[in-house]
Amino acid sequence: MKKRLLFLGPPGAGKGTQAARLCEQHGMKHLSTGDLLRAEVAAGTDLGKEAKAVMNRGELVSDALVLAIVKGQLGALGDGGWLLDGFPRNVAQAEALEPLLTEIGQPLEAVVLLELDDAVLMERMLSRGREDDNEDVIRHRLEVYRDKTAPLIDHYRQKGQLISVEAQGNIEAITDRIQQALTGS
Ligand code: B4P
Repeated sequence: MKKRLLFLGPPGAGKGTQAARLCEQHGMKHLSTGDLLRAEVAAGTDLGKEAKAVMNRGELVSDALVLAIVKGQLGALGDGGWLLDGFPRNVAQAEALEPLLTEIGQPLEAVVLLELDDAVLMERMLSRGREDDNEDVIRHRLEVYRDKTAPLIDHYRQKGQLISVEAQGNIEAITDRIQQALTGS
């Protein structure tokens, strides 16, 4: 199975949910920029203070800030495989990531795109009830996704690395779909 991965998809598609399951089952390192940013917010660091307001508006945190966090984590990726969840979120982040992976000698093997209708995304996020999960903010996050993150779909498709997976249905069935897509069976 391919084990150096990136998860792409709209907010609420289940990137975090599926990433945690896949990493647990296959001993891969899970690196979620959303979780790392929320940890900074919870710890009340300067970085967290800067990120909090941006996240609660449904905007993307600045590339400089996210890259600083990611760079600090790359050294600890190990060689058992890894999954970058929610990063990169735009083309600039993707372009910054590539040389960093080359530098550590661990190129990306596949990009998993989780696809889901907006109505289901909205429903999932409203029931999740995180601080940044109210209807207006979610709508804005979906706009930001279309504008900034969705161009990555073509970016990775052109590189031949994109694998699309239908993210509708129960959690276990979606994990099975992802695993099949990554093993090519
Ligand atoms: P993230 O933490 O990445 O979260 P997300 O995109 O909102 O959700 P995800 O797709 O992981 O869905 P989840 O599994 O939780 O981003 C949050 C914010 O952080 C961003 O808006 C941005 O401000 C900032 N950020 C993060 N990375 C950044 C970057 N690289 N650059 C700049 N800013 C960045 O699933 C959603 C809900 O659905 C959960 O409640 C889950 O239990 C449920 N669910 C999942 N699968 C389901 C299923 N199959 N059926 C029913 N429910 C399901």
